[in-house]
Amino acid sequence: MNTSIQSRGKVVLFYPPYDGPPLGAPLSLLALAGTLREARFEVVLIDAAIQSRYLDRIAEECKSALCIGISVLTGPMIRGAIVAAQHVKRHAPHVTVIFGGWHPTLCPESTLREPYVDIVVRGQGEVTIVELAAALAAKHPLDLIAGISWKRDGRLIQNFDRRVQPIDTFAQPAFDLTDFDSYERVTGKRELAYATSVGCPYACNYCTDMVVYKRRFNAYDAGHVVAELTGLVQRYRITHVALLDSNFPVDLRRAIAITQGIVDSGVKFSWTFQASTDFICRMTQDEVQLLADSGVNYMGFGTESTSKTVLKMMNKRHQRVDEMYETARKASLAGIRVNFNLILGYPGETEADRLETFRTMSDIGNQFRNVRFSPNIFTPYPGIPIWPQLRELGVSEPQTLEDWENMPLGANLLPWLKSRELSRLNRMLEYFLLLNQARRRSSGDSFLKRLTTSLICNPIRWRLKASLFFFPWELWLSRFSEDIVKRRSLVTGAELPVESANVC
Ligand code: B12
Ligand code: SF4
Repeated sequence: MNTSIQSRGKVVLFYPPYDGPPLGAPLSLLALAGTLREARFEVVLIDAAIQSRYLDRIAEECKSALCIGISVLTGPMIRGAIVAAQHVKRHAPHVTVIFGGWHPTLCPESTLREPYVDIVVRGQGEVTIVELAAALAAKHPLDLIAGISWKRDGRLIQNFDRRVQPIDTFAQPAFDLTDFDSYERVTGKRELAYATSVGCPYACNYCTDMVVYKRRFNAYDAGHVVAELTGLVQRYRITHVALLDSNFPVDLRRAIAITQGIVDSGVKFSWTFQASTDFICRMTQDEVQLLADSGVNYMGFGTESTSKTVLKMMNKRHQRVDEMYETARKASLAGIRVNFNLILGYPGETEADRLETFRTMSDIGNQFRNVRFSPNIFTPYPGIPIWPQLRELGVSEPQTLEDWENMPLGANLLPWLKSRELSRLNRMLEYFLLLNQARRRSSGDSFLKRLTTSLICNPIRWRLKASLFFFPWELWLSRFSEDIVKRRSLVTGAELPVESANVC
């Protein structure tokens, strides 16, 4: 064998099971695999979404591995990460367990305190994982590796931060490691999760994007995106691309050049992205039509509220109500579906603010049939800038990794949403969703559904106007004819389990 291409060691990468419908291969781990392979490490990627006996596979692969890297988001995904890490400690104790991703980045100390976690990687992982794997392979000290937290003799050590690096300096994510057929079997779709950028210039108080990416939009140029994306679509017969960018059209010229490039390539696929409404409003109607012509069939917006006071408290002044209407209108003319995410129960929000949001959003839904809504009760995720205020308001912050896993993704954490107010809010919410769902009735629906619609729409409108929600007969009646869709993914618009909350 030619020693110049001999592997420097094996790195196992694991994506634990998560709530909700699977969304293609995890780009976080494909990105790490790209730079690791470039540095001549062998990579094995295990995604619980498609691998049924993943613990057995982890144990098997770890026998000959240097380390295992586990990607973790806050919430139920932590459970799978813990189980896998403990499994590795039992079956392959020589293997270093590395946790990375958003949760460990935001809570490095509480993550590292667990005996089954050896190292935490904070922030972007492409370069850090290579430096780590190289140090582990050569048994070198870890003191000079930026962006990690680790343990020496049981003591937690926090190395200095790694600066955010331009994404176009990294090797291409290892898309070829994706078993598209397996994902298709599980999801029924031939889908690619892809990012053209990271970071968002805004600083909403409930979002951690700025904590990690420091408000710097960091993107591939349009030519790179068009060539890579259309190439991948053709090579793997992809029919849908879900862009994972936090705010895709921040650089409008780039966004339009990408769109034009996709049209010019003649490669056909549908695609979706998340954005803030101000950027769509800055596009001309022709440009929004170009999005549709290139295959965009859905856009997700974190509109959150229509109360100016609440938007101000969220530090979200860029999200204007008139621009929500304008975005809905432009997308409607172009035939693009839109999802408006709403956050309810934000600290400082009054019932009047809530009602204003329900009424205005109902009006938008009434005028534009392409708009759907995904309302969530505010969830205090780790590291969000508003935490000092939350602590003052009596929200108790989970202290351990397991506490964060068990964090209810809902209202029970919020002292200002006590039981009566919470049930009133939930009832308003159901009315709001029912009204918007009922409006969408078409002649193809069952007689029972159409009958329910004709009976309930006006009374619900009256309730939202009068703010009276007692004796909810419309909700009881509707239960005979349908399930109300409560939550949708902001990334794809797909229905989500009821327990999930907030962004994304
Ligand atoms: C895609 C996505 C998902 C997908 C991921 C699955 C998939 N197959 O891709 C799914 C559907 C699982 C998901 C779910 C949720 N998500 Co989400 N999601 C995203 C999104 C849009 C993109 C993530 C991504 O892939 N980026 C591209 C890659 C390249 O970047 P990355 O993931 O950050 O990975 C880099 C680093 O983090 C690091 N890294 C990551 N993993 C690892 C592992 C190791 C070992 C190392 C060394 C480094 C490392 O290196 C990578 C390369 O630089 C982000 C927003 C965003 N724009 O980033 C939100 C985001 C990550 N999600 C978020 C939230 C809130 C959620 C939910 C809690 C929402 C909900 N209530 O349902 C759930 C949690 C699910 C659960 N616990 O069960 C928050 C983060 C919250 C948090 N504290 O974890 C984000 C940041 C959105 C936001 N702005 O608030 N999400
Ligand atoms: S919520 Fe959306 S607009 Fe606000 S900072 Fe996060 S990604 Fe940007």
